Amino acid sequence: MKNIVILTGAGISAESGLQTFRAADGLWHGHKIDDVATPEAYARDPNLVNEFYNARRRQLSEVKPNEAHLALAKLVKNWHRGEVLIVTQNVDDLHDRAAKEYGVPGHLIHLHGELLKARCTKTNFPTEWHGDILPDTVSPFDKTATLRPHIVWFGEMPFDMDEIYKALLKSSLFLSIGTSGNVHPASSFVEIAKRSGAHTVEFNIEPSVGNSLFDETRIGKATETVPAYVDELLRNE
Ligand code: BV8
Repeated sequence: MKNIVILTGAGISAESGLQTFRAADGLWHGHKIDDVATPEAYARDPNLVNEFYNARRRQLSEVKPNEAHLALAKLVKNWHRGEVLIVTQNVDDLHDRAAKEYGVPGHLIHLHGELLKARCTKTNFPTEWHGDILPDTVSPFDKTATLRPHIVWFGEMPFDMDEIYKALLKSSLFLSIGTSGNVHPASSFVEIAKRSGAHTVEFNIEPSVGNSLFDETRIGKATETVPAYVDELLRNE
């Protein structure tokens, strides 16, 4: 059995036209992270935080999956020597759409939530949500409650951690694509995979903070390095 776990970050969506987080200016769509991606920011200024996510949700209709997203979906479809799990830090739906194109739903965890979902502030139930969220948008689960973005902010618990740890502990191959390795607990996944005996490979346009932890590095744009690597894997399957 050769199980594969793949961690992706904003870099895999960069060539689709979605901005990464830590561009040189350290700003994120013109905002400081503490002003738009923490529960305190949301309590302080729900309009600003909702608009930050509304703008990014609207942008999804203008972009599409790139060759890197599609290559991973092709791997999920054609890899028969074990399981493939994609764990993405991204909240866009580009992996989801690539999986749909290849007819392979599932095999994907959104560790930090999803732009196209909203969550009831009382019941915590999530629901598909493609429109804007306003501070007074009424929850479909409880008329006395409102909705918030279904996003994991800094200081909040990421989703599906047990499932992710289980997959890492039985992985033989760990790929990390387009992430700067700044954010915890995602940045620690490579160490867990290594401890389980997995071969670890980083794909980036430059070495990330945690690059020394990887057995192998493929420098280049994800739309070039990822399809090439997937073809290598499937040729030798
Ligand atoms: C938690 C919201 C407890 C969604 C995000 C001190 C030390 C260690 C940790 C902490 C600390 N103080 C606080 C913490 C914890 C904190 C944290 O890590 N802070 C950091 C900043 C120090 N983490 C948390 O609060 C997390 N929760 O820890 O709970 C816990 C602990 C253990 C186990 C369980 C629970 C919650 C973190 C989630 C925060 N939410 N986003 C949204 O609005 O989008 S994080 C945000 O950053 C995004 O999700 C993003 O995905 C993520 C990581 O960024 P990257 O994806 O790596 O993007 P970045 O721009 O940084 O890098 C892009 C990379 O792509 C670059 O390397 C670039 O070179 C490359 N690239 C660019 N173009 C290409 C490319 N590569 C290939 N091809 C290209 N074309």
